[in-house]
Amino acid sequence: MVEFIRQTILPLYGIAASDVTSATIAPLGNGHINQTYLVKWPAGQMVLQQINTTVFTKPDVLIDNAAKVSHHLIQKSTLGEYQLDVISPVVLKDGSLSVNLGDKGYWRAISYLANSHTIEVVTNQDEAKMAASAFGHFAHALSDLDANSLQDVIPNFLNLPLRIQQLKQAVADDKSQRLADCQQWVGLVLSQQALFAELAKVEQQLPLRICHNDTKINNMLFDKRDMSSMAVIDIDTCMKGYLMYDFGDMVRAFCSPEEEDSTALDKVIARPEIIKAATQAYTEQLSAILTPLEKRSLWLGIKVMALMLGSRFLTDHLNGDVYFGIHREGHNLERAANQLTIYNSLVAQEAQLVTLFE
Ligand code: GN1
Ligand code: MG
Repeated sequence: MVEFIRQTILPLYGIAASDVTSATIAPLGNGHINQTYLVKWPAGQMVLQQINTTVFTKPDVLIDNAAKVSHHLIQKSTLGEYQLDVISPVVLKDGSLSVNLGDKGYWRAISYLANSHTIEVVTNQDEAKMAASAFGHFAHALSDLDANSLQDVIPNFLNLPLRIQQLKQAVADDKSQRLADCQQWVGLVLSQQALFAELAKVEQQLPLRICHNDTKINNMLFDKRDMSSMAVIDIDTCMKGYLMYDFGDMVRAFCSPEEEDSTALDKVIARPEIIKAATQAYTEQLSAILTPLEKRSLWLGIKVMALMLGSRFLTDHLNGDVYFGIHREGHNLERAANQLTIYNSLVAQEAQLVTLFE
């Protein structure tokens, strides 16, 4: 792949032939969907991605949405209303923002920020505060962008009833004959009727906003020099949604002391002090726009996002690992067990945690 990128893709970005030869091309990050590379050459650097067109069936929509979001954030920056760095598209030699090479892939590049660094686990309350505040700032900066100005890049992306339906279908098909290994987790997901009913009721009373939709900790860039928040990355799933989903995805990712695929389930817990720190920082950034119901819905959002991601990993395990990239046999089941353990830990602490949202 590296040689293909060097010979075919880099020249499309107008990189001089001598620089193409000496460019370094290395895999970057831990994304489960797209292939991401850091490309460095004497005169510059960029993040190059091959978009997974099985997942993003309309990649032009992704490019268009991401361009609108970065344009909006840059405008805010210019006005002094956005303090984080903005990841922008890198333009090809012909002026376009992406190139579709058919069976050789759909490619795009975005800016790379020097001195940036990502983490996989939140270590302490200060880190949680800083990153939650940055995600809140990002959401606030997008709150005056019309929710309908972005197209749904993946329709029904965070639609829990649909995700549950997909799990039921995967259970019925049991394509990879793996159901026996994971009955316990399937049973847990499908038994959450009260949560499904509460969500159906609350959702229809919430304002639609532009959301990031993938606010896990490794989508926050930190500045290596002082570990302050630098930029929100991976804006490819930005589209309309509910803030409780962004907040929920963030907290389900921040709250565990273990990585998303850790199998040390005895150590996988929802740390209350991290949830508290993240909640305070996020809601402070959004205090001017959050409706009272929206604030109360944030607790529901955490449970929904942990359960939904657990269910999505479980579905993919049953379907034979066709959606999320895996590094080993059973990886999606490990991820599912991890997220559903977080869900159980959240539910076990509900009486205490829910008071943060009153
Ligand atoms: C996927 O590609 P990545 O790792 O940024 C997924 C998210 C999940 C996340 C879990 C398009 O994001 O929804 O929350 O994995 N993205 C898509 O790590 O499905
Ligand atoms: Mg992503």
